[in-house]
Amino acid sequence: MRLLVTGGAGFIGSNFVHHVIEHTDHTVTVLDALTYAGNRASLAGLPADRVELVVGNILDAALVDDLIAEHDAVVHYAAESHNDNSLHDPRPFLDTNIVGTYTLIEAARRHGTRFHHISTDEVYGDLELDDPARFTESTPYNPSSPYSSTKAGSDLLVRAWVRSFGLQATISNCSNNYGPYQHVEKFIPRQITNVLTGERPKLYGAGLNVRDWIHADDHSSAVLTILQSGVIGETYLIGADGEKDNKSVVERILTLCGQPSDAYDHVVDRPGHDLRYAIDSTKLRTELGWLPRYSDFDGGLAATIEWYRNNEAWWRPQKAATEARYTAQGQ
Ligand code: NAD
Ligand code: TDX
Repeated sequence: MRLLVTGGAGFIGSNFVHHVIEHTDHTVTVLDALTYAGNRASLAGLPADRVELVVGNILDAALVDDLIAEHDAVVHYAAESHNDNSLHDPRPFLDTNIVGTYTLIEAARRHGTRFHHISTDEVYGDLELDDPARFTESTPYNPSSPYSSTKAGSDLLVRAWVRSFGLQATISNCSNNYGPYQHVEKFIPRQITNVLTGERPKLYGAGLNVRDWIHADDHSSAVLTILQSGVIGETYLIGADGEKDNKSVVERILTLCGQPSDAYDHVVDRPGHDLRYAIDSTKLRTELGWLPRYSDFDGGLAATIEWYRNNEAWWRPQKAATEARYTAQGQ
């Protein structure tokens, strides 16, 4: 297959491209605007005869139409992805996440092209810390932030295009990813690179919020599975049973880096901070036979720390500006 991967120079998109090159014979065209979150270096070392980067915007309808005409399937990762940014400047989230998705699905329906939409568990809102429930495909949408509401909007557009126009689409909603190539604004890489630069990790509020962690490579194998055998019109939740509170994750990072586990600061909390996310991925496991490979969070975290230690040239250019932005926000 010829795959068009939007946002393929970002964190999860680039992990997907590496995964596809390693595990299939597909060729990949990455369409990426190289915003602050995109990085050409995340695609370095991939074979030039199988991976091409087109620097362009998913809002460019003519470019999107030309590219979709030449491909067998679209995997749509491109998004504004950071909750904290969405609280300070929501507009790019509306443009890219909603109008950008609209631009892509219009072209995909014109050409009858298979479309897979990447989304997040945050569309379901949050769960209480002591609630035994987890999100399933039938949990009602209840997003909290500008980011998650624009992702919810994009999911609903895809669902409507399937029903009204016969768009050949599937949707997946995944939990929090970790692994190589993640921007230093995000929780785990921020804390790892703080420790590596002699700064203390920063925990929002009391740090009791729970996230359900999955390695980005497991997210990629799930998306490939859905692309190959998912049922058109269906939504699949992707998760690896990785619930951890933020405080434990920071303590684990410090310990793995050989520092005292309490060498972190509490900083001002995120407004509207979702308490807990938790995914029930039974449908994907039973209907499509997918299983995560990284069941050991500690091992995955140690490998991720090692990756940041060995790839300072990749993250260093972003670090000072990212921390300056957080400092201005009191975080
Ligand atoms: P990211 O911010 O690391 O990467 C986003 C990529 O999209 C960047 O390369 C950026 O340059 C590109 N991009 C942004 N706007 C664009 C535009 N208008 N046109 C073309 N390219 C554009 O994000 P990520 O964490 O890799 O997330 C990727 C997708 O996965 C998003 O759709 C996100 O909602 C979803 N998701 C993320 C997580 C997570 O834990 N990070 C979890 C579940 C779902
Ligand atoms: O410095 C920090 N300190 C801290 O305590 C940062 C950056 C975050 N946090 C907390 C906030 C969250 O409870 O850590 C948790 C994770 O924060 P983020 O990395 O910003 O992720 P989150 O808001 O959970 O959203 C992520 O997962 C779902 C991705 O950024 C989204 O794109 C995805 O949809």
